[in-house]
Amino acid sequence: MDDILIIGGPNAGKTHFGGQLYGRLSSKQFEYQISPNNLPTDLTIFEEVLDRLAEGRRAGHTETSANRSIELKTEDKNCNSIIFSFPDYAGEQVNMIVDNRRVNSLWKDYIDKSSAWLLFIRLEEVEKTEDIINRGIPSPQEIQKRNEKTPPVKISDASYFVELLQTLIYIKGIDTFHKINKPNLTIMLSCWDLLKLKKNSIPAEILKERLPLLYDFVNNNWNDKDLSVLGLSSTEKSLSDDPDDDFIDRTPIDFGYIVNTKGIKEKDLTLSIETFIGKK
Ligand SMILES: Nc1nc2c(ncn2[C@@H]2O[C@H](COP(=O)(O)OP(=O)(O)OP(=O)(O)O)[C@@H](O)[C@H]2O)c(=O)[nH]1
Ligand SMILES: [Mg+2]
Repeated sequence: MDDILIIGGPNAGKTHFGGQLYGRLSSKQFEYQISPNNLPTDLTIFEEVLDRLAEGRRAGHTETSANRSIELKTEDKNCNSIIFSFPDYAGEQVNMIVDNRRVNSLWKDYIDKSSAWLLFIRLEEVEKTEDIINRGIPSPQEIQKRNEKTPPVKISDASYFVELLQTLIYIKGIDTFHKINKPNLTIMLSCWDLLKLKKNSIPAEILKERLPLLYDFVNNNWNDKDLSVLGLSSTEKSLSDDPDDDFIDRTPIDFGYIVNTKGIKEKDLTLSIETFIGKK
């Protein structure tokens, strides 16, 4: 069984992805589908999202204490099966790992069991903190302005992701002397629609441009074939608590896409499964 660990801070788009992926898997219209004889018994984790989306509204933030895991048995058109499980939890749990540099027993268990990591990064929320890599020479006015108040001490978003991966690698006891092949790592650049990029932009190039430190870190530590960067838009547009008519008319399944490693949009979110379990 492939155990997929979705890793992402608050608001990264984990739950909407889970819901939209499940909606596609159960519709039987895409490459992979839920094995008809093996329906999971407790679907609440995705049903809430799908119900909200069917009403054209966004789903809520996952409660801090929630830790729900679901196992999905899926098969492709040739009946090859892939079983995978993934947890849905509140993103603050991931912030706590980085802030405290420790993991609780539940997370230790998630990390130990995982065979693939799916790291969610919402680039449009990544702050461009100045660091040694991108710092230019500020103007005298700018220097004066900066000296007026003490800047908050905070690690940059790029370091946040590097710290996070380093902690996970350490907890899993991975040897980093050689390049990593297990767990396979997929970086999902979520809410791709909000980035307003040119058509056919390549996700790996966007990551390199926006988070060069992280880009170098993952490329130096993972085998090429076990590392991918994808774009993801689960809903194609921002929903609110008011119903969106377009979403109701066209149904949630008609919205959302992944951007594959070549920069091509695919409506079939289920194809991302092949990437994140490392079959592609
Ligand atoms: N525009 C746009 N908005 C999205 C997309 N995916 C999610 N959102 C919005 O982003 C917000 C966060 O999405 P969630 O899926 O709840 O994020 P999460 O990672 O589960 O967050 P926590 O439960 O807080 O950890 C919600 O308001 C969604 O409506 C997308 O593809 N495009
Ligand atoms: Mg959530």
